[in-house]
Amino acid sequence: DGSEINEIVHYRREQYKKPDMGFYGSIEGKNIIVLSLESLQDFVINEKVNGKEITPFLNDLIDESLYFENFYHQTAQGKTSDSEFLVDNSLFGRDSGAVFFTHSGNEYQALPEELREKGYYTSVMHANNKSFWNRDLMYQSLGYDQFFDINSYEVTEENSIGWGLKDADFFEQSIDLLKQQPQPYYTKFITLTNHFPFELGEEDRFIDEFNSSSGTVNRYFPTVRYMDYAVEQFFKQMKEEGMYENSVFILYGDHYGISDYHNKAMAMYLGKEEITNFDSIQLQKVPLIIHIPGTDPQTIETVSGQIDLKPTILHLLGINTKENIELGSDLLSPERDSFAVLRDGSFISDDTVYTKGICYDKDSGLETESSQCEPYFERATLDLRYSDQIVFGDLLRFYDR
Ligand code: GP9
Ligand code: MN
Repeated sequence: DGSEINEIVHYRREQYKKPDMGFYGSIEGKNIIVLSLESLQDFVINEKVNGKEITPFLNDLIDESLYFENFYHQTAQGKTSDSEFLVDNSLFGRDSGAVFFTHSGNEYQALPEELREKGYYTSVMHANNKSFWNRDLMYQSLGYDQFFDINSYEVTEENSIGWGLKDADFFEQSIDLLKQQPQPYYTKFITLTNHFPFELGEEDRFIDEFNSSSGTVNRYFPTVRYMDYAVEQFFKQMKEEGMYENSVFILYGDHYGISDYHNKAMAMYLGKEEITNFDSIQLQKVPLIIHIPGTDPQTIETVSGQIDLKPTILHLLGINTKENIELGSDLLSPERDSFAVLRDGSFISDDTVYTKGICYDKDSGLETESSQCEPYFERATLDLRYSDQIVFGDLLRFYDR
């Protein structure tokens, strides 16, 4: 039955954070462009390999944007699809398996659906087969008007590498699709080139590989650099086409690219003795950049995650979220708790990190008394539990906004 939902509604009302009225409604009517950047981790931002910047374009973009430097991915086995689920629903994916496969038939109150109700055209551009991650079905449940999949692109041997169409070609071909859409639109682009095993043609290698015993880590840097280049080209083309000014760009890394399996090489890159469990959690940071042309840049410290994007975007558009069931909270709210829960139950606050049963002091990275983490346990447990209850019980069918 639907009685569980009442408890969740109550919890959510207590957690609700009022928007910052300076931002509220500030991007109303603008086109929203979301760039889901494959396997992009935050540790590459403003860093170099052999003296060359890994993400020169993103580094510059950050200087003209809202940049969230303590933003974490919250995905599990569902990888990209989990990040999509988190962003569009402000709910967690499953702790194992992929919610995109198991619960595409649920009732959702997702961001695209809500924006569609407000007159937005909603779409996804991604040059892969439409059934990958069951996207074709899930996108219908989430309220997307259109999915431009591999069939919307011209993919040849020359313009492909690794998983498929190269990012620069993908963006270039997408511009025409974007132009054909009714405005305003909410469109998500999902990149592909910076995907494990990080293959790249010689002509697209703008920086050296790293030099360690892990080929995966070594190759990661040039493919990130290539993705940065592709995004730069996209911004150039948007400007040339006169489509930049009236758009807002939200860029984030979907999940880690380098797993714990490569800790030795990562320790070498980071100049550390070893990667501890504390460090592993810090490596789950992914960049979040909100670029609103003409808005003052700001680096924002709040600890946060992908689950917080939906209320943030809605508030920027001037859409009230008070009656929504969302487990994240507006990143720009002055009332916000600086906090993120990861899918495995690890959590991060301003001064602590909790993972694998141990509480760490954030400044030192050293183990501390569990009482330091105690105040956050309940919140972490409830966020995950309620999210699971909603997904597994398909509870949103019992809730009318
Ligand atoms: C596939 C792309 C990559 O379409 O989204 O998937 P991933 O393996 O990162 O989940
Ligand atoms: Mn991915």
